[in-house]
Amino acid sequence: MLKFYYSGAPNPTKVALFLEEAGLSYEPIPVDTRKGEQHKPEYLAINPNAKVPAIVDGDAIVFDSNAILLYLAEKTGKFLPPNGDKARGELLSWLMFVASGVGPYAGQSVHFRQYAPEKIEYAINRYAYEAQRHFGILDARLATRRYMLGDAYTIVDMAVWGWARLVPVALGDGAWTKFPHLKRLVDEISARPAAQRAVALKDRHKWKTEMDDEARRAMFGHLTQKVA
Ligand SMILES: N[C@@H](CCC(=O)N[C@@H](CS)C(=O)NCC(=O)O)C(=O)O
Repeated sequence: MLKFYYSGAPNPTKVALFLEEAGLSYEPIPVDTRKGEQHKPEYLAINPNAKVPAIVDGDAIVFDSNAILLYLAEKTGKFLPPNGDKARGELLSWLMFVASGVGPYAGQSVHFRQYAPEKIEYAINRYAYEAQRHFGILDARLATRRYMLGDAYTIVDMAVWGWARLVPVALGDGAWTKFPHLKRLVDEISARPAAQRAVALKDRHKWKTEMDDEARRAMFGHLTQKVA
């Protein structure tokens, strides 16, 4: 059975959404990143980047959430746009845009707002600005179409949902008023039974909740290593 290495964080949750939407059988394997389980040698053999999610499907190992979405969509033939170069071009562009822009900037915005030991105004503003700019691009796209690629619900919408659910965490309460079209998509997906199962998946396991020294050491390696 497909093994799904996960936590309740945004990137694993978008993969959980696909697994639930597609009705695939899978074994969820918790990786408690606050305990440092992502750094265990047996997990590094699956994902050398020491992050969740990852999957093991027979002899295939896939890590990075959008790579997993694409792998599973192509394998099952589900949640892909119609055939053709135009649709494939859009699929790849938006998947990479979410992977390289939306996720990293929203993640860093959360980091500097919530977790950085010092409140550095420059960093907070830079990442909030970029996160807001990226969410704004998604919002503009969704102003003229129901889903990211048009009429069909695809893995791009799942990828968007993963991080867009956290707009208020990345940008503060009240930020949703700036992205009404993105909010419509997030609300629509969140209301789907598969999304509710994906979000509830983390409740099957007990996770470390404290962001204490052990958690900070595991997740923020730069606190103990000066590079520059
Ligand atoms: N590009 C990766 C990023 C994965 C990622 O940053 N995962 C976070 C959770 S959303 C994580 O594992 N954090 C634990 C850590 O940084 O130690 C993906 O899309 O899967």
